[in-house]
Amino acid sequence: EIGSGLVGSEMCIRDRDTNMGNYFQPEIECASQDQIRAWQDERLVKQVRHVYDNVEMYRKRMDEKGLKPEDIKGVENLHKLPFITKDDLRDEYPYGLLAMPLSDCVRIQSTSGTTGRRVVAFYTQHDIDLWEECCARAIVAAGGTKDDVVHVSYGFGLFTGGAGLNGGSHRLGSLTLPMSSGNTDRQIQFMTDLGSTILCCTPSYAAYLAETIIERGLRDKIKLKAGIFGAEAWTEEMRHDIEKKLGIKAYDIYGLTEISGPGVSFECEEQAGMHVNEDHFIAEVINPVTGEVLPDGEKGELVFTSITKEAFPLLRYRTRDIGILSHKKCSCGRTHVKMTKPLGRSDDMLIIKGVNVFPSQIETVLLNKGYPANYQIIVTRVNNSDNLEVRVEMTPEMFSDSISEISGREKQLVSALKAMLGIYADVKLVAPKTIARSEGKAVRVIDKRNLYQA
Ligand code: DLL
Repeated sequence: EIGSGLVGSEMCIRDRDTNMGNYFQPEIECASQDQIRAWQDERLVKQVRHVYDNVEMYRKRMDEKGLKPEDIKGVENLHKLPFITKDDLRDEYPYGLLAMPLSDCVRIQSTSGTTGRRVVAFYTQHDIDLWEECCARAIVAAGGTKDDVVHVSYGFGLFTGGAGLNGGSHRLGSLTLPMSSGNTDRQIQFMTDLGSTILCCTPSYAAYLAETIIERGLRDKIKLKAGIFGAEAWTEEMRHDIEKKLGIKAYDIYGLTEISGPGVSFECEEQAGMHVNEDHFIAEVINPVTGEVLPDGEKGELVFTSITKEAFPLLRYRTRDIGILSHKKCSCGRTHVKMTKPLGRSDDMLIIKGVNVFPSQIETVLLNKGYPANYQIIVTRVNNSDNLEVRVEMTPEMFSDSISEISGREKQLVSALKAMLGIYADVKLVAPKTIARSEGKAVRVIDKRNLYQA
């Protein structure tokens, strides 16, 4: 059987009982780098065999390169394997990359977006167990124990945020509040009535909750001590603001649906970079243009290989997130490699209100509705809440319509965009030829949030 599975959780229970430090699985989280490498070597070899035997796309790609599973003897041969991209996921949607019989899968999770852009990931029970372990490690690194009340305000459902942190908290044995997102009144009421101590949600929702708690004069009534915030980019300023307002320590957590969900990496008490759970995921940084693997300290695109996933294992998956890896010793005692928080994207994906949005989705809606491809997408953050505005030029014929016809058209576009993206966009129809033309690449997206300044 692939992966560390139950062995790890048994160790953690023993460890928690003797109060031996801030780790969920100390033998794994603080293993020597040689030991980590040995696990990775062994698991990679098994994983390559597993996908070669069970996934046609991998078999074809490897055959094309004249590569056989036995050519991959360990991490030193990883670079020989081809990359996997989001386009491959689209081409193989929905079942093409499944490496286990569907009858062995117990769950799917998915990203937002329409078919083609949507990622559907499958999990066996074993996959879920390991994913929850990763999330439990993150909660413990934020100071969590089984005596905590973990308030999970990430969305539940297809999104991985709610399920991941909820599972991690259960695994740790903490009292878990599966709040899901929204309904701020109820969130704050539970937080005060039940004494929530650890808040898990997106940083923008944390900032909004913080503001509301202060406005209502409830700061003294909350018992929060830490927050685990991720799924979107956030700045150090935002961290300090949330920490100050709520009187907590705010920790970053990173992950993506393709590679399991939250808990691919997480921050420790140093609050400077996130430890990748290297016993489950091999991290690489590559030059996004040439594909060349870059050394520690160099900025490039993050690539992950899941070495313990059974149902939906991705080898060398290009995340499009830009980051830097570092093997420098961390004062927390963990030995797993650290990544910076994402410093940008190598594609044009935007994350708005926690939802992944591609400009091409917006363009598709506009063109389908008969608008010219002269538009601008403006993203702002007001009071820590994202705002999406789409400015679209009318054709000269539309422009001669009455004001009420134009406002009817705007409403139609709002609902078509909502159906495509799942979020509200403020649509403004503007006169023909009023959106600036560019001599080079059109500037379609103006993101005023300045999120990637780390
Ligand atoms: O956002 C998983 C997640 C849930 C992570 C809860 C953390 C907490 P997706 O919806 O598939 O999965 O979006 C993945 O979100 O490629 C990054 O671009 C971005 N992202 C995730 N975590 C962070 C973070 C979840 N801490 C995409 N900082 C990723 C910046 C993040 N961006």
